[in-house]
Amino acid sequence: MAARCPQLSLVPLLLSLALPALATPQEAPHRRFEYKYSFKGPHLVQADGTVPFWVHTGNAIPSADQIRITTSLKSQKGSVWTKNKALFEHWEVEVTFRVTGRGRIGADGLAVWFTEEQGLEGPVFGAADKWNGVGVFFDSFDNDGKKNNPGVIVVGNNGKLLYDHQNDGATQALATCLRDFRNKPYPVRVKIAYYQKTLTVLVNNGFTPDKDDYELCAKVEDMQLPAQGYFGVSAATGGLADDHDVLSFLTFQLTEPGKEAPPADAEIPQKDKEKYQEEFEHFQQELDKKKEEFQKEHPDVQGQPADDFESVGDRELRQIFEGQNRVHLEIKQLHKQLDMILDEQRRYLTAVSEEMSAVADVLRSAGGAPEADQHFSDIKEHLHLVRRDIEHLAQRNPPPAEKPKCPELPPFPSCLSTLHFIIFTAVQTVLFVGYVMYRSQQEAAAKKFF
Ligand code: MAN
Ligand code: CA
Ligand code: CA
Repeated sequence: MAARCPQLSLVPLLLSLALPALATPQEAPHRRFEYKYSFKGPHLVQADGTVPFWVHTGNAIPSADQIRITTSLKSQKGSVWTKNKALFEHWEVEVTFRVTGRGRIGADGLAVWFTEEQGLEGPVFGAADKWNGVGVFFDSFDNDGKKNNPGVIVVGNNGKLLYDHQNDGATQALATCLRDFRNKPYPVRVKIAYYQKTLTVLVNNGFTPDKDDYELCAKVEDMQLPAQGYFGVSAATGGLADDHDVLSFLTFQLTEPGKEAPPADAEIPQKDKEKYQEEFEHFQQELDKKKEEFQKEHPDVQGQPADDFESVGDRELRQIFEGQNRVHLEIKQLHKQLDMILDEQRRYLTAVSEEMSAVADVLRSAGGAPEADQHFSDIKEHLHLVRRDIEHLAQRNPPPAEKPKCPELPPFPSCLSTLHFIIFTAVQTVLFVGYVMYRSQQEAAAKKFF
C-alpha cells in the first residue's frame, strides 16, 4: 500500500506535464469580416465604375462579378488597393482568382500585397518596387528558365529591395511552392494569414469544386510586417499574356483567443466620417443626375414640384392601371350595344313572324275551295314552323351571362326589309289566289259544259 502511494502521487505530475502537449497547440483566433477591405460579386462595381472602398489603377477593369486586373494583351499592368490603411495586428485574406490564357505558357502573373503604402503602379507584377511589407506572387512565367514556374513565392521587403524579375526573385524568396494555377476548371483560392508573426499561404488550385480544398503552400515564421498597411492585388503581362481576374477579396481581422476584439472602426473615426459624407454627397449627386436625365426624357413631367415627383415605376403602374380601366369601360359599352342589337333583332323577328301569321289568316278567310283550304293549312303549318325556328333562334342568342370576349356583330339583314317581304308575300298570295280562283272557275265551266 505504502509502495503504491508514491506511484499514485506521480499521476497528477505526469498529467500536468503531458496535458499542454495533448491539448490543441493553439485555440483558433476570433475572426471578424472586414467589409471595408473586401470585395465580392455579384454587385462588385458601382454605377460610376468604381469599387466601394477600393481604388483600381492601370489596365484594371472592375465589373459586376470580378475585377479584370489585366486582359490577355501584351505589356499590361493593373492593380487594385484598399482605400484605407488597415490597423490589424493579425489578419487573414481569402482571394479567389482565375489566370487564363490560350497559350501553354502564360505571363506574367498576379501578386497579393500587404504593404505600408499602396503600390499603385510599377514593375513588380504591375505594382511598385521597394515595397515595405509582403508580396505573395503567383508567377506564371519562368524568366530564369529553371522550370519552376508557374509557382508561388513569398517575398518580404523593408522598402529597400529591388525585385529581381529576371530571376523570378529566386534569391529573395522567403518561401516558395510549385503550383499550376493557370486555366483551371474552378477558380483558384488562396488564404494568406498573418497571425502571431507567422505568415501562412494555403492554396486551393481550382481542380475540384470543393471550396475548402486548401493545401499548405508556404509558411514564413518570425515575420515582421508593418503595423498598418494596405491590401492589394496586382498583375502584369509582358511579351506573353494572360487574363488575370480577381473574383473576390475577403479580409478578416484575427484576434487572439481571450483578447477583446477592437471595436469596429475605432481607429479612424474622423476619416470615416469624411468618407461617409463624401459617399452621401456622391449618392445625392447621382440622384440629382438621374432626376435631370428623367426630366429631359420626359419634358411633360417637368416643372412638377420635387415632392410630387413620380418615379418611373410609379408612372408606369399608374398608366397600366388607367389603361386597364379604359379597356374595362370599353368592354362594358360593347356589351350594352350587343344587348341592344340582340333585343332589336328578337323584336324584329317576332314582328315578322306575326305578320306572316296574319297574312296567312287573311288568305285563309279569303279562300273558299277545299283545295285552297288545304293549301292554307299547309302554309299556316309552314309559317308555324318558321315562327318556331325564329323563336328558337332568338332564344339561342340571348345576351350571354358571362362574356369572355366580344363576338363579332351579326350582319344586319339588309337584303330583306319588312316592306319588301310583305309586298313579296302579298304578290305571291294574290297570284296564288288568282290561280286558285281561275282553276275553280274553269272547273265550274267544265261541269256546266258536260
Ligand atoms: C518578355 C519580357 C519579360 C516578360 C516576358 C513574359 O520576355 O516582357 O519581362 O516576363 O516577356 O511576358
Ligand atoms: Ca516570372
Ligand atoms: Ca523561374
